[in-house]
Amino acid sequence: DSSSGPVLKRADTIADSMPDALRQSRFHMKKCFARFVARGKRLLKHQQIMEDLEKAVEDRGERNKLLEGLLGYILSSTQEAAVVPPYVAFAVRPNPGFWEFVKVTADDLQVEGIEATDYLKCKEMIFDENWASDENSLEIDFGAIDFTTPRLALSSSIGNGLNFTTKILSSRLNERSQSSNALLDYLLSLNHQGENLMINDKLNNLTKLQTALKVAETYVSALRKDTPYQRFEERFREWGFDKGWGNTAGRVKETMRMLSEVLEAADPLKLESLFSRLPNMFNIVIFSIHGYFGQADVLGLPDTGGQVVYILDQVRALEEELLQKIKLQGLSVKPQILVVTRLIPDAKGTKCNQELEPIINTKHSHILRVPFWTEKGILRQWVSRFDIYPYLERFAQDATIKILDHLEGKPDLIIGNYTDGNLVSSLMANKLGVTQATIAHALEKTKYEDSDVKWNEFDEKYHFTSQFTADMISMNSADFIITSTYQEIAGSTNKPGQYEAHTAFTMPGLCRVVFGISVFDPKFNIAAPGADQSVYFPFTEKQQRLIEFHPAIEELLYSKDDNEEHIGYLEDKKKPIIFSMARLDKVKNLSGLVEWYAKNKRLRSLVNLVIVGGFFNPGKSKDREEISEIKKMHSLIEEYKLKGQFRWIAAQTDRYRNSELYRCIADTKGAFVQPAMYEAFGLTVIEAMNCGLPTFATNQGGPAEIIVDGVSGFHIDPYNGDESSNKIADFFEICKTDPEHWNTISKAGLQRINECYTWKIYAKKILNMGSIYGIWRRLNKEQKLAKERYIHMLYNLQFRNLARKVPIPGEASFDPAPMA
Ligand code: UDP
Ligand code: LCN
Repeated sequence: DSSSGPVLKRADTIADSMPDALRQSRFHMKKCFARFVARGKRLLKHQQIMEDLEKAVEDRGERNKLLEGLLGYILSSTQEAAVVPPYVAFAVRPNPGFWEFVKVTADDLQVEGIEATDYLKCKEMIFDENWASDENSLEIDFGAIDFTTPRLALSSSIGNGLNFTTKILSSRLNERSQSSNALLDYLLSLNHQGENLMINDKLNNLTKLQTALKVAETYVSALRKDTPYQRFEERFREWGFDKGWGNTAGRVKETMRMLSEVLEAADPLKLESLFSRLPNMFNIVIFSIHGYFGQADVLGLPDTGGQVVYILDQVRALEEELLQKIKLQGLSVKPQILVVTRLIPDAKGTKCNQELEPIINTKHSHILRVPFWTEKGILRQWVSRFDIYPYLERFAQDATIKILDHLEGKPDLIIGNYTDGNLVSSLMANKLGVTQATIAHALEKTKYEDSDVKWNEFDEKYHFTSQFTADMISMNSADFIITSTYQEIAGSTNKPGQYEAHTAFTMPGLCRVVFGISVFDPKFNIAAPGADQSVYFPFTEKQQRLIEFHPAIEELLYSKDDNEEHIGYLEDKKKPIIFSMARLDKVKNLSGLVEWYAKNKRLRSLVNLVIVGGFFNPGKSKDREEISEIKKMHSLIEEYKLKGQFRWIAAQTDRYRNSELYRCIADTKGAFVQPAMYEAFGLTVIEAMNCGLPTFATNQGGPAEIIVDGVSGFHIDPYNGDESSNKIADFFEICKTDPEHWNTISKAGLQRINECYTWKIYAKKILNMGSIYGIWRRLNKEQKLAKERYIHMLYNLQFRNLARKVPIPGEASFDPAPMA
């Protein structure tokens, strides 16, 4: 917006315009830079830069003038600055995905534009000077190996990679000579377990194929549209066509026409329609390794949350879509989806010690469990996702054998979930030459401040060196990356995205990633999940309500006594309830919400607070974070005398009952509050909204995108408890005088869900991606191979060594079974 102050001219770089900007306020800027460098080497975050500026330029008027100018613009887009006196190096992010680095000399304000590498070196000087100045420190540069992939150009196109790839693909296919043959080759390669599909060797060149298509199209045009394929199957075979074109003459004709048109001149729309019909996807493998992966009694256990819910719903949606597609293709193939996870012998009453389990509400999908092995035998107990790295290579090998056996062949698509699943999916996809997709759910790097430069401080507890290396490997090996939101890739105007944080970063002493991934890579796609709408439906749908749970829920919320399942009680049953439910992780900030509530008298007088999460006895937990959260909750209850207004319920595992719980909270005219310090997506947010419960959710991460603030719910700032608790109190105050306000927000929340967050939309998108990126990888074989070799080296020389450093639990925890 050019009216709102000085914006960089298009062609200007920060390095070009900064000297002028500094000159205009030279006096103040010299003071300011003197402040920056006065305390020696350090890393300054945006907030600190602004605070230093405030102190250096005390006069408010002067300061505002400065901030309104070009300098203000540059400083406000600065994410951080590395101070290495006399230099201050700035990392400036004018727009999502766009970074510029400049180095300023504090005493004379000289400005020099620098590359990412040099910026990272400045940063390293703060933490490990020797390593920073070592000419042969390890640099990882995926940009150098991957220079042929076309890139998006606009911030606004990020996350829409499928669309872009289809465009590039259609122009590549139009380059007659070789690429049309690529399509022909691709069609010739289509088969299901050795049985040819679409065309056979008779049509082994373009002229033959195009001629045969004309003949066949004329032939099917003369038939009634609903004539089944079997009626003309024989004749088609003589011409060189096999099954897969459609179930009826009408459908076959459409598909043939699409192919003829694409062969004549491909355009992205036609190409996408054609590819959405091709019989190229029957078997899918989904890796989700850590935590307890099961269908009952697992949610809320450590490391076991939304990812499990997401995958089970995803499988159902994908299977339904596959069944429908296969039927329309005129095939009778059974699609198989296999979720592969870890088998845990000490399964804590769950089914996680069973090898094979059919997935409920699917026809052909299963969970396959494969144990972790060490030199001493099978590992019996749960291990934290942060400690999982030493077992993954063997797991990948064992799982591959079992999968090939179960599917009686290779899968058509392998989808990884989270760091561990993504790494294993990379190993398997590379080995078998299968299309690979990855899903992060959350990348840990952005959750913990400076987890890269300060890896030394974190590594003992979190093993981030293994994790970030594995993440780099998977992002680069994937053919496409599925994300839930835009912010996951490229953040927002003032905050970098989770993937964006892997563009250039450094772990001093270990490696400098000068180019990790580009958010402009067309492999990135947004496909947001939904919530199962047969479970999470609005509280207003009276006939559907699961009233059988009401007595139990009444007890859960309002009984007076403490027991294994709940502590604390609610004195005034007439008050609305504000409700939250999450794993008891630190980042989920449930204890933060309790503290906000405890401290806000107005809110306490308006509503009760109910929380579901974890359990009450810290001695029973093996999870470090959970233990400290449990203790904090108990001390808050005591300190602020919360009994009578607050109920703490232990983790709940039955999603049907949980859905009715959301609806019962809606009956009290309450609200859902999701206070996380950071939330990658936030399934509870869409579950609550699906139930018609007005929702307040963190502005840090996915929920900021799910909810339109003030319309379909509200954003709250987890770093500003007072503001957040007052925002909630304001809402309930308004509702007291205007009860319609509550209904308006509730309805708008539902509308938002139905427009953007359903599984049907999701499944269609993913299958189209599998199809398009499947041919794309074939067309880019050489590039792909070069990258695979680079990745292999990184895996072998770096990852393996890091993983070896992660401790394996002691003797007692092993199955004495001999090694296989
Ligand atoms: N959940 C549950 N019981 C609990 C805590 C959570 O059933 O005690 C469910 C919740 O309904 C949601 C999922 O676990 O389906 C949590 O997903 P979300 O995306 O909110 O967070 P995550 O745990 O994946 O970080
Ligand atoms: C993991 C998370 O942390 C959540 O934010 C997501 O909603 C969940 O996975 C499902 O993707």
